[in-house]
Amino acid sequence: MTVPVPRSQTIDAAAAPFTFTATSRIVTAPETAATAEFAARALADAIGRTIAIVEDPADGDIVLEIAEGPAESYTLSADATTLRIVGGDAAGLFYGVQTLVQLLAASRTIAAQTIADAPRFAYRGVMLDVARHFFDVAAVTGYIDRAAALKFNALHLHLSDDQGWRIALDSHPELVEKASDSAIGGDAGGFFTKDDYARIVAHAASRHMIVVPEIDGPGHTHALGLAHPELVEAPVITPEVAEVVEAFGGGMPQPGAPYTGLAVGFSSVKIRDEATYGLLGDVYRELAAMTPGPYLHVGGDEALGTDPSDYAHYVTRVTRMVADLGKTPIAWHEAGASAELAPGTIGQYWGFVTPTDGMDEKARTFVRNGARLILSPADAAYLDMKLDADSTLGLTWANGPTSVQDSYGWDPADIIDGVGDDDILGVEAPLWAETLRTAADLDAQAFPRIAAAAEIAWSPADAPERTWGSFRTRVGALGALWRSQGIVFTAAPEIDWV
Ligand code: TNX
Repeated sequence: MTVPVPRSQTIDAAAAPFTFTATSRIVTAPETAATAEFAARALADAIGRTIAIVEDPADGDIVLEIAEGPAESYTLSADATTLRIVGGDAAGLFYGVQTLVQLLAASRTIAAQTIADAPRFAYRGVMLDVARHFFDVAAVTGYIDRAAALKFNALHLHLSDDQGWRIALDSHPELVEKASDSAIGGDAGGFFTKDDYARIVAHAASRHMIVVPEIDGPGHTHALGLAHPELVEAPVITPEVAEVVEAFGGGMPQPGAPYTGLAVGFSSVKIRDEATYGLLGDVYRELAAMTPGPYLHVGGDEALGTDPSDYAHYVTRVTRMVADLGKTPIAWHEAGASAELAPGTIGQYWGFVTPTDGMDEKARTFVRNGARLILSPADAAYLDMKLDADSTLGLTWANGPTSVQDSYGWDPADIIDGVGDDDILGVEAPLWAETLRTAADLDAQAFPRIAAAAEIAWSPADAPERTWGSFRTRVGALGALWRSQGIVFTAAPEIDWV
């Protein structure tokens, strides 16, 4: 049994199983060639031998086909002679192959069976914060591979924050020239060139994932101010900011100096200055042209020192700017309180599983305005929360530590009253990087809880195996596969790892 658990799986225990042998091959047709090559490589990694790709089937082969069906769906059927995967589209076939990789990693003998599978939600995201610490193209493409193996289809890149600006733009080269050198703790900064970004987008596409770039504002913009001091306000030192500086160090934010601490909510662009929107217009226009996916994320979180009417003005302007570029804006849920957002703006909810402080009401506003939500409840889906109290990685502010069981124990339709499956575009698991420095840190922090987010995003709520007891066993069975793929996961004691 696999993760995420499929919609339906019928095993015929009386019939002879399929056996993958030394002569088994992958059978392909022109329209499945790319997936066949991916399958050959993924299976070679998982089982330790290369597999031929051929066009004419023989007994013992794996047959890949596409026959038009629902988006991202597939069926996988096994009998004594053939293992056949039929994708409803190319993405569906790819997901069927990911299921097969898990099945074959567990055993070369696969019971006679039929799996019929399709996702619950259209948007299944992971987020990487490349602003607090920078992660290079290899780390990002590695994370794409890991996420795609769990049937995620969106990579949200948090490209700007107080600590750094991470994307080079032809229209404003000064942004990376003056604002990309820093990171939390005085660690090395960095940025993606446009070519780097194109490589990430292309790699994501080869794994049936879109890239969702985020330029955050009006807060989280201290780094922007290093390149454009004329466009930002002076830092606002609230008691919360002082408290975080006290607890984590890094010093108070200083105008014109890189910020290397963990505090949030002290920075803002000049909201009533037209020049701000001149710059942002250029930035979003260029990003839109570089991004084939339909979404641009405008941020909007934690503008703690910003007057509500200024905040509303800002998120209204930038969502409309993005919509005018032909993209669908996404904003963190705070923006829902502002009535004039571009129609269709998607809200991303980061409140708790049991909402506090009216965050559910702000999120509901998006739905009331006819748009949908992405759910990222921080006390369950934030992969940067500590997994256990002794970990040197991770934060605790969202009811942390967050156990694997906590990360699994929620349902998207039960979070916000009045918001059901039809109002939910999908689920996203963010990985903020205040405490994460290397690709190995990303693995240790994301695994195994990323698998819980994957199952919540993909599997139907009423699948018989959609239970903690079953998930625990199934995720434990992935340990060997993850190790073979070089994933150094945190072996949480809640799980019996194989
Ligand atoms: C909150 S919730 C943030 C980020 C931090 C994160 C750390 C939200 C949209 N923003 O600025 O990195 O907590 O967990």
